[in-house]
Amino acid sequence: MKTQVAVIGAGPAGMLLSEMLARAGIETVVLERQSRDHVLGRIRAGVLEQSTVEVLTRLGLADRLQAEGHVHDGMKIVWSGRSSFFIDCATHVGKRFTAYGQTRIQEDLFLAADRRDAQIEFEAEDLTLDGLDSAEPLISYRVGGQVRQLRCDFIAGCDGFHGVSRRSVPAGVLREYEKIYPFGWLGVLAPTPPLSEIVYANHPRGFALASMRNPQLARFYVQVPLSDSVDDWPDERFWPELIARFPPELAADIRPAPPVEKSIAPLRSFVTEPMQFGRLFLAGDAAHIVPPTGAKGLNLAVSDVTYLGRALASFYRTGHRTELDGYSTIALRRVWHSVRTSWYLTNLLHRFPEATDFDQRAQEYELEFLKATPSAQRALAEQYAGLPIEGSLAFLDALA
Ligand code: RFL
Ligand code: PHB
Repeated sequence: MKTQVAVIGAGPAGMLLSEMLARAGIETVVLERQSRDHVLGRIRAGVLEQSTVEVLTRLGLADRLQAEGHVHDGMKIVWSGRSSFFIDCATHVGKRFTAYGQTRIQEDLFLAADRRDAQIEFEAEDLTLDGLDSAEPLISYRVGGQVRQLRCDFIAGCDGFHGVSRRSVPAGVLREYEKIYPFGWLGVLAPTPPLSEIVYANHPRGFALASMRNPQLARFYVQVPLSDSVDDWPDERFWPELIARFPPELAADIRPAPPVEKSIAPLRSFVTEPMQFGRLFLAGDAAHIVPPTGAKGLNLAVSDVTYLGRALASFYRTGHRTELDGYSTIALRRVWHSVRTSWYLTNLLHRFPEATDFDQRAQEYELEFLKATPSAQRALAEQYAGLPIEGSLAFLDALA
């Protein structure tokens, strides 16, 4: 088999890139390790920056998002025993964000792929990548016990943090930056009315977050020790713990219901530089991970593939690699801003097991400062609502 761009991974990054490229007349084959149902079953992100919504809207992929997404002006920060405050992104920077589940985006992207009869190989196992710095890279893999090979002009590594793409780059080429946090988030999806705002809580018992998917489906998280497993958190333990971490006036509105999903995710920051080698380009979680505190991961996947899609379209239109060669530089600028914001919010809102009394006081005064200082709120609002995607998005309109 031969194609122009081989896309590894059918998550949001891979499917959105393949959609953009198809619209630009560039052929892709997507290779995904899991089944379609497995990919659709993963419960993950829920908050979309305005620029993410804009990319999907310009591509004509946002009809359901516009109908069902819940637009927010800002988010609330609460902490034990003190009054809460609201980071008003709409007022400070004229930007809003939208609560709309990643599961829904994944469905929307698969439906769009079905409409164009996209080539997606699910359950593609044991991928190996060769000739990344040659003119024609080769991917070998197995489907149903049968070995297959795919030649291509370029490979887009959109296969998430644990994927094979990043690991296929020769040793010594990539520099990796990593920070592992000493806790995880227990996430629960439950058929119960959510709080009216997205609320981040800093509490002596640990961080908690109230979010939403729709008016009947709430998403909650609590900070848990890394050693905990889901079995340590039966419903009888989870709900009282969640409620204890919110102030009484908000806690009164949390109505426990049997969860439809419960999982634990460790928190990590990770960036690889550069995000390309030869004819391989990394995008989304394959190149970087942020702790979910800033709600940035999915949004970075979208900005990466927007830059990459634009650069590949430019290459096939002009024959010049200039934009492709600059992909990593432009993508990393936005990545590091989001990495920094996620790190800042993680430090601000969690209880760190090793924190000294000094650390604790400094965190409290950081929160006091943020609460009392409109310019600090504005700076956070700008980062939380999302920095613009650099350069023109007009190329997307031509693809809609
Ligand atoms: P994905 O979604 O991990 O998709 C990668 C795909 O590649 C496949 N794959 C392979 N395929 C072939 N061969 C291999 N060897 C392969 N290895 C892997 C995988 O099966 C998968 O289908 O990466 P992508 O597309 O880069 O998308 C990134 C986002 O999924 C991720 O950043 C977000 O979910 C992060 N995130 C959040 N992001 C936000 O923007 N806003 C949020 O509110 C938000 N909340 C979250 C989150 C992530 C969470 N978890 C569980 C990590 C909340 C949580 C709890
Ligand atoms: C979510 O709705 O899943 C969510 C919201 C905000 C975050 C992380 C996750 O910071």
